[in-house]
Amino acid sequence: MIGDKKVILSGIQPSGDSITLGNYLGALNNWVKLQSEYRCLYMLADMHTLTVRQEPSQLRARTLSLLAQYIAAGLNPQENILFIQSHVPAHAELTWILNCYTQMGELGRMTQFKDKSKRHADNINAGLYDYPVLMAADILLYQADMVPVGTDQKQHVELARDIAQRFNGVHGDVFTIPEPYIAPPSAGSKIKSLQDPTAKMSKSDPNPNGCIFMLDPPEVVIKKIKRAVTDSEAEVAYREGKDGVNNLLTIYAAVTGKSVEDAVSEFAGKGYGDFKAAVGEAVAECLRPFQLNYRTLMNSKDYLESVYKDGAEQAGRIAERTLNKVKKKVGFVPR
Ligand code: ATP
Ligand code: LTN
Repeated sequence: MIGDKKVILSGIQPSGDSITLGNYLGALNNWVKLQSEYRCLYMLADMHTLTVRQEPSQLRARTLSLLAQYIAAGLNPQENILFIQSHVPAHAELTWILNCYTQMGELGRMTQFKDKSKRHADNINAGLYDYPVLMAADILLYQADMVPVGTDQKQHVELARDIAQRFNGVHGDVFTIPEPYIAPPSAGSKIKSLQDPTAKMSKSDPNPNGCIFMLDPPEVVIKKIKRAVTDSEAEVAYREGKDGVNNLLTIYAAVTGKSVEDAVSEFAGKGYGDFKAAVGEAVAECLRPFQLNYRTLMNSKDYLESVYKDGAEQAGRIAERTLNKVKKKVGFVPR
């Protein structure tokens, strides 16, 4: 708790030129809904991106751009603490300590590690393996009660719980045990690639047609959806085996706020051409205000700088408190 509010922490990696519709529906859009009820810290997870090779000047630009995207999506910097992970050194320090409370076997079981080490077989670095411990440190430093993420990150939040419980078991109640908070699938907690609707839509997908970027111009959005992989049945229905159509229906429902059932009845008797055109229009409509806000913010670099400086100060104070407690518990001599 901070004051009388429960604490929320989450983050997105600045690993792409823009966030995807999956990041927006699965994460950011839900954060916006939580911001007044909870004490929220939303981080730009730049340290996590180094697990995959990054171009330094691009990483710097993408981190600033992601901050503008957070605010453009509706996160109010007055109400939330928005900060850059690498600005708070406590994240790296706590990671080291928590490493010593995490088993190799636990990390080896992480689905994301297995996926990413297949995709980046030439660079299976220790950071990629240790990624979930840094994420546990992110969460535990702020004594977060809830961690809103898409379904793919649930396993990491569960590992953070296990690490916290183990540490508390040895040293007494130091960490709050966090809960993953996953929006219902109809809200978009698991948006699939448009080109391979069995895989998740991902920023770093080498095929840009699989992915809607939140900064894609409307005509690009409409074209990508038109080309989305569906099936040969020509029936707009939500059922097993129709991964492509199910994904488009989920997207349509999430961006319009309708239920999937209502969306299905709306397209009853219509062909895939009409269906895809309507989904494309609805998505482009959802992106319009986001893109407008984004452009304005990117013209106010001083404002963005003031937001992340203020965020680092506030986040740093909270993180230091936890880190000092942890250092005392493990037996480090106070400076
Ligand atoms: P990368 O491709 O670099 O691994 P990513 O697109 O998977 O990136 P992250 O930065 O790892 O995105 O994730 C940010 C947040 O967005 C997380 O909460 C994650 O669960 C959520 N998210 C990512 N992809 C999707 C998706 N396809 N559907 C729903 N939520 C998603
Ligand atoms: N691993 C997350 C990003 C992330 C995060 C966090 C999410 C880094 N640290 C802490 C929630 C809490 C991802 O989405 N790939």
